[in-house]
Amino acid sequence: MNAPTDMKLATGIGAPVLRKEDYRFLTGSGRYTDDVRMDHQTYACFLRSPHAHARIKGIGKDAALAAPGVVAIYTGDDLAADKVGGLPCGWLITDVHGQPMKEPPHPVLAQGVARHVGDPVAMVIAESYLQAKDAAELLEVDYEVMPAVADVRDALQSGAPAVHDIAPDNRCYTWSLGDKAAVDAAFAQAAHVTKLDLINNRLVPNAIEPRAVSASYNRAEDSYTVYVANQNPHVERLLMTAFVLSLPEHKVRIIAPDVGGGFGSKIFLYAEDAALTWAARKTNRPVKWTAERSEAFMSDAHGRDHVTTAELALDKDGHFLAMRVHTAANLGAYLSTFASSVPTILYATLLAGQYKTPHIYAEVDGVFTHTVPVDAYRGAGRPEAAYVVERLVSAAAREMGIDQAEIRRRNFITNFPYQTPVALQYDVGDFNACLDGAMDLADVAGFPARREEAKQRGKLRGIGYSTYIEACGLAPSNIAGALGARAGLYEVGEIRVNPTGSVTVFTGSHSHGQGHETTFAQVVADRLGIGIDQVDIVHGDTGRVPFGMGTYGSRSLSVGGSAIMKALDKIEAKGKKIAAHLLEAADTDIEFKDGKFTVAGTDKSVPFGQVAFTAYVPHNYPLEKLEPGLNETAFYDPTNFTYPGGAHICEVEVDPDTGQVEVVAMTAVDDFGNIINPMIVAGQVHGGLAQGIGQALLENCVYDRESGQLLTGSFMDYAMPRASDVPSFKVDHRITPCTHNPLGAKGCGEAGAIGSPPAVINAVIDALAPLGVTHIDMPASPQRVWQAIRQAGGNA
Ligand code: MCN
Repeated sequence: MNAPTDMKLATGIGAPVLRKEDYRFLTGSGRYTDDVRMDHQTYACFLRSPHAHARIKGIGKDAALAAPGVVAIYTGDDLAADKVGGLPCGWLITDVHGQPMKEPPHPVLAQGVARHVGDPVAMVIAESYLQAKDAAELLEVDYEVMPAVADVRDALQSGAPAVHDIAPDNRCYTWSLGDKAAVDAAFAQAAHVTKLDLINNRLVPNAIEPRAVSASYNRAEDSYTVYVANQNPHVERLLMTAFVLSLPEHKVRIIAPDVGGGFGSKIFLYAEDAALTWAARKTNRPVKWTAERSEAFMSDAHGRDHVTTAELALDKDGHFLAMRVHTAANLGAYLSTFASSVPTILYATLLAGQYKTPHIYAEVDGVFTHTVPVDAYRGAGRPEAAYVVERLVSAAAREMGIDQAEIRRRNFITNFPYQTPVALQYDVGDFNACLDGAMDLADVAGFPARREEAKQRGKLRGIGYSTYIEACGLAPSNIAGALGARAGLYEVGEIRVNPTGSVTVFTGSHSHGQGHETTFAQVVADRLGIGIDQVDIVHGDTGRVPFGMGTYGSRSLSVGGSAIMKALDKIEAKGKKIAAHLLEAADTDIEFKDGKFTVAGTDKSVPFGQVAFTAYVPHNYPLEKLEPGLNETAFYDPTNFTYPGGAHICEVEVDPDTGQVEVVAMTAVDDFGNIINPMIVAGQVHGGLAQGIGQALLENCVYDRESGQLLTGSFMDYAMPRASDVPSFKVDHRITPCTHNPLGAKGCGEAGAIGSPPAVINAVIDALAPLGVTHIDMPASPQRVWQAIRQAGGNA
């Protein structure tokens, strides 16, 4: 990285540059999938199962086919007749606990059986969306309703209805990590054991833009163009062409244009994407579908939904000896694309947290139920791990009478690199620095006075800590492979320097709210010594970008940005050769700094722009030694994850009469390594904290345990956090640069949602502890808090 200059302070690495992309968003010039209009476009509506589990004995199409505007109606049988394959599953783990994971088929449209409320049963295509919707209501589906199971605990009972014949006990896999015998031995020596039963509540992602697809077929070229609100278009294309539609990959162009948020829920190949692509050829008409919000509730992959028993063994001084965790993870009705990796390698590997726990053993049952498939949602496995660890640590401190900060400091990892007992090796960190910073910023010293003052007002005030760590930058191929994954997840960057010195960057990362068009431009501008207005970032189009693994797991800067840095290395190396020719020097004597190539130790130099021009307009150019052009591509596969971490401190006030919890202060001091744009990073943290508070206090996706009906199918009964539910956040950073990527950067996109839920719940318990409450499940709704107070026999 070059040292800052005045110019770079304005736009380079470390500058809080306003987002370049906001001009188009704020002026209504963004182009989302639903904005795509094609000649002769038709509209699709999906008829979805109203039952959680039902045999489909027949589908009468006649009345619907006769309805105005109807172009075609397709069912699972039609797709099967055309040899359309099932949606791919089990992308990451092939073999669990020595047994092959159960991978039941996931048809694009249900074939014979519907397995969750919302399972698509038929696709109606019409001239307008309302015509398609009206016709869908005329379809006569003969359902035989069968018993359903929605809760993992029920699904694991013997005699529970089986979701798939190939998994009669509903277990998709049992997976374990760690040394069980060593853990059992350590527990036998423990002076104290803390045990908690924890539920990590199921969440619905709810990006602002619902999922959308717009597919067209070009008969002359026998090719497809598919616009889709998606976070990783190349992987979508690979899965769709190779597994589902058996099409030549190069005949399908996937464009993920402006996307209004994803939070992990748009990284999968969904049934609707494949169905529309297939139907575009079948009807020879473009087909479009945009999910209604209530459809999104019952068809977007959900998040979390763990039932866990966790134990922590400690010595008499509060040092951690061992941790033992059993988790039943609800996978829903089908195995979604990344669902096997989320509750396993993205979860159990993080159970060491920030602590020197010598022995850890985790066992995970992945369980089918008659519910929407569960997959990645902001944090994906890591919020669940942080919740287990930080709830256990806080409960242990309370039980042993040790101060909440002190028990953490007593057990913090302080020497790096540090090999945890659950596979990961943390490269760097300074956990005490983040905790110190957070305690200062949160004014922990003033808390007793604030608690007393609240008491005078009849309120119970509590403070909660969470010192979390996560693994970002998915996924080093060597580590992913060692953990049983089918593939590592590198990234691609291409730098095209134009003849006049401006630069177009093609990245496999996808920005859907994270501001890559600004931060990636900052990285390139800083390195080449040019203004960020000279740099354009192109992403989200398989027709323009060479390849890409997409955006999730807070990987874009550390992996995608590093691929760009690697391509810039090549640009610089070639630029030196061209400069050496222009300056009549040896290329080994050329230095590049501040946008100039200079002969070392002299004042002889040429600016970057002149080198770019020479590359394309060669004059007296050594063509025999050097190709024209200045265009380089690089693939970057990280050698390790990055390990962002930090300390979150939450302060709440509880009204003991109503159970209402108010978050009165939320402080986050995080370590994201080197920061490219502090303003964007602060925005990422703010959004994550709001989602974490949402999970802790408000959001809960509820199914009826017997019928499998989705009880929270709209915003009327699923509570999203609003501005009035969150305080003004206090955010700061401590920096230990990542040791293994060229930017020294760690991910920041999920941290807020990972660290904050346990901080909020620990604060609620701290507030209620004087009344005898020791545990409460998320979301800590007024009803639950009120009941907990009554059950504990507490009276404020
Ligand atoms: N950044 C930085 N310095 C760092 C780290 C990051 O300046 N040390 C910048 C990056 O350059 C980028 C942004 O912060 O502009 C986020 O970077 P990163 O942490 O690499 O995360 P990704 O870009 O890979 O984004 C993914 C992450 C995830 S996994 C979810 S889920 C999530 C999130 O981003 N979904 C989001 N933030 C979101 N924000 C919006 N608005 N919408 C979503 O759907």
